Amino acid sequence: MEIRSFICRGRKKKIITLLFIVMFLINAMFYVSFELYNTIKKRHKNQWYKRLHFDQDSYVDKSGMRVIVGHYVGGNSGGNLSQEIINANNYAPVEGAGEGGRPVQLSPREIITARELFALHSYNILVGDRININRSLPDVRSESCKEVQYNIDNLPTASIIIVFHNEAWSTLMRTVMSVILRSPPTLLKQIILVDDASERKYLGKELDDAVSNLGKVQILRSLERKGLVGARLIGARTATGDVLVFLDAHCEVTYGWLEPLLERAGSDDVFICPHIDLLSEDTLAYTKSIDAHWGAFSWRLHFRWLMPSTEVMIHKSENPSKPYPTPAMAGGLFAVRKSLFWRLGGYDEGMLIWGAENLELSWRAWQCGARVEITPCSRVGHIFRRHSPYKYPGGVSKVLNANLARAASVWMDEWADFFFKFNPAVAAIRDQQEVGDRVDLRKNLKCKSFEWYLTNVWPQHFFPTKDRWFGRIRNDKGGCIGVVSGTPGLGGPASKVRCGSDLDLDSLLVYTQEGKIMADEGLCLEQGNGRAVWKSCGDNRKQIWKQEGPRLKTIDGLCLTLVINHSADVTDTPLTAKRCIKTDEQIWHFERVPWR
Ligand code: UD2
Ligand code: MN
Repeated sequence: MEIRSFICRGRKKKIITLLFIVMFLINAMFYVSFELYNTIKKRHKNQWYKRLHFDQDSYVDKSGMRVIVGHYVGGNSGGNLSQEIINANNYAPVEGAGEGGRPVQLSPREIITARELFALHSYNILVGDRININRSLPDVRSESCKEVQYNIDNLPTASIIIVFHNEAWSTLMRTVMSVILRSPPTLLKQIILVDDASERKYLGKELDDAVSNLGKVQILRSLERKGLVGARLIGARTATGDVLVFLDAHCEVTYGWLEPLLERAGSDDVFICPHIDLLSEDTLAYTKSIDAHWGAFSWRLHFRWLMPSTEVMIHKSENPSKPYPTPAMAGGLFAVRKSLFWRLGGYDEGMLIWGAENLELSWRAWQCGARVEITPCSRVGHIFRRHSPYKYPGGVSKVLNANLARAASVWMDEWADFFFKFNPAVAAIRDQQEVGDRVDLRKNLKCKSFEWYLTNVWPQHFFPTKDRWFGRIRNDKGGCIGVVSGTPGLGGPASKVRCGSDLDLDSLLVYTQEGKIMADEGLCLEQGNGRAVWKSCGDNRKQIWKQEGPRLKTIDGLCLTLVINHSADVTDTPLTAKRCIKTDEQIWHFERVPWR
């Protein structure tokens, strides 16, 4: 009976349902159109470079923060390309290409050619040759930086020093032209190009001719390969300006870049760096890099951009146009009063080709009474490359290790032993380094200790110290706390790792009195939602693990636990914080490893 009456009433119901559906569809259509309109409007409002996909993986690792201006796999300088191609200058600007710092796109066919040529410079030279050497760039400075007024008459003058080895013609010329176009003429004393024994034909007379009409540009040529330190010293000895400004040969400076550098460099106690933005190696697009810009280094002495300390972040937000201190500089782009540069010993001339001179200079500056700072108001683009395109006489690691050995021996005191212990290849050549002159320099300048540097310049560092425990933390069930190598690290979930030997940094940790468990690269073990994670060390109370007997307890009294899954296809063994119970998975053995 009831079923029957339901069917009879069915028609009316069907109409109502249909009406509902129609209403819903009309609403949905309105909603979608409105969202679409909003998105388009927003896109037009934002400047193009803010909309760009943040193509930074060569610069910031997948997890977000650190840049690898780092350790290269040596290049093959053009691989199998013919001499004709290697020595050709194919600069042929296309109107509008790359203007405003926009990316240049290629057709699929051109991309194939570009790939073949990539090994020449480790960036896209086909794109580079299409962009005018006078191209325009966006003004990416913050509003507060734009407001700063400089009294140009009172600023010191600058000698710009650009060293190069086999750079592309268009890239080098664009570096030079960007400086000429965007520096107040009265402040620009000269541009000194130092050719570090380049072999490319177009860098000979063709380059001489190109700069001969530019006035303030001169070229010094070294017939033998000096490396970047030797070449920069040649430039510095010739400079007549008050301030030396060093740039790599693949940079583009933006409007207003020089004044903030000169204003700060005038004070004679500082190495002042610009904020380095990104020129894409593929499209040469100019992209703003992250604001959090703080240079330091890993246990293996690889330069890293790290998250600035809370103090620096507060200082930055309260003084958005003021320079701020950094433990280390990337190395390529900085300004310094000439007198200070020489007073502090120029560069270590024993350093070959490439690498480590940036850390040596940073330590020397800080330890010997000067400072290293970054000004957010000077913006310079630089092409960061994944591979070095040059030849390294003797091999890349030999060169780099020798430079690292020198820097560590002279400046790191007992932390040099830490570095050498875990880097046997560097330790093996330690005694071959003649650093007597540099040690004398340190004595004569009455420089402070590395301990002073760590405590005062970089108190947030993650190196072992006298009052920090260092070693392996092994679970009773086997396996150690550590960062699984080859994983993103920062932000990544924490798992058990294989307990290595006493020389295996992957399973070695610093444990602080406060209760922080620190791994290399500035990672701290943090209680996550569920699983423990590796996060950038900071003030977070979730990074505190108090030792209570053989247990590690969070602030909330949970116990660090190894989660053992017995099914055969699970290879990962997560770490997590759980209610404390009687189980071996919560028992940790601290195995101290001596480091000095
Ligand atoms: C970074 C620095 C770089 C230097 C290096 C460590 C930035 C943006 N760059 O690596 O300046 O401090 O770390 O050493 O901070 N060059 C020569 N002769 C050589 C080798 C290189 O003249 O034998 C020139 C080269 O042409 C370039 C400059 O030195 O202009 C720096 O070399 P890079 O661009 O390969 O270094 P980068 O940026 O990877
Ligand atoms: Mn460079």
